[in-house]
Amino acid sequence: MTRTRTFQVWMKVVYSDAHLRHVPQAELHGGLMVPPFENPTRVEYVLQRLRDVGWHDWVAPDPWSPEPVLRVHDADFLAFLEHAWEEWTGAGFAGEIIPGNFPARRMRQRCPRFIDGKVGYYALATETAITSGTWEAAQASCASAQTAQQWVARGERAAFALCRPPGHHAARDLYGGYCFLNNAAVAAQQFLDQGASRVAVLDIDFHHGNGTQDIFYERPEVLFASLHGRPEDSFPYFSGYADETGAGLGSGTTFNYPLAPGTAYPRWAEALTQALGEVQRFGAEALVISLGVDTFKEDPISSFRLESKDYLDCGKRLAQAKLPTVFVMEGGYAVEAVGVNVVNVLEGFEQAA
Ligand code: Q9C
Ligand code: ZN
Repeated sequence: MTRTRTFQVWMKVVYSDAHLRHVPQAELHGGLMVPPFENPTRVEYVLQRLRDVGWHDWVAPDPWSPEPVLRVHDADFLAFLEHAWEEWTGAGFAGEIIPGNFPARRMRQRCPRFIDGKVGYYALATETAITSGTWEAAQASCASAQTAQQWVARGERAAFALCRPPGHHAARDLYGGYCFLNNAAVAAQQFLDQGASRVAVLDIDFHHGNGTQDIFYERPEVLFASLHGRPEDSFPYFSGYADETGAGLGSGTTFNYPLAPGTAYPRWAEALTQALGEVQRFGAEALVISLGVDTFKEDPISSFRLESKDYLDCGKRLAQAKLPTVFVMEGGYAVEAVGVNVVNVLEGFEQAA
């Protein structure tokens, strides 16, 4: 459906088709190898919806710039991602890279030399296969977040990085949950590098943004707030409790809102209001939104009950923070609705901005 837009603001959208280099064939789910929930059609649906509402203004990212990435990820982790595929195939393994061995509790947290062990050292779960083009796709995804941040730094009110693969589960030295590089954290880091003294990352994906939390946990200049399925019930299971509030100099700058399965928009929006209140109190100069729409009622791997119209209201509320804003795409697996829901957030934002 094509609609006539009644407003003239055209948020920049940054997108790279290099995400097509990352097309894993299978994901371990419920004891079966199934087609991955995180697949390229997700992006196609967003692009199609942007076209349908007349939003033709998307730009390719500038080349990947590693310096800010090295401030949020460890160099050995980046080297692992870069070389994992050649090491895996060089070892004679025939399939995609899937970890099977983890440095669990009571074991040594020490990286082994052989790739089969290394993979488990750097992985947080098994669902995220690495393939021949994964590293190139992850770099391009990160580059989109970097470029969107640059647009906002140069004075745009907001920009949207249509990132794939997503990023918020990627910690300093961990990949998983479909994520490799923490695109949102890199965008936040760039604001700091350019002179901002306080930046907020608000994560509205269904899943806890454990990676972003980890990266900024002891950093007082970055507020991290997340609304998510509570860890008792929901991936990533081992982070996202309300009593995780930051540590050291970063004490009191992490805010978690774990919510029960079945949460619908009224309760969810209450938590959003609280989180936005913390962003205001913090005095953030810029806002990075980890934008997942797996909170949708039909999402196949999540348990909230948001409806498509709720994303319009959500976008409005985000605009009311009145901050320069970078939207970074995260999850959302009810693929045919992902486009409508994501673009509803952007439209709601623009209408209220
Ligand atoms: N096997 C994001 O939304 N659990 N990641 C998969 C199905 C992992 C979600 C359950 C979910 C990761 C960015
Ligand atoms: Zn998610």
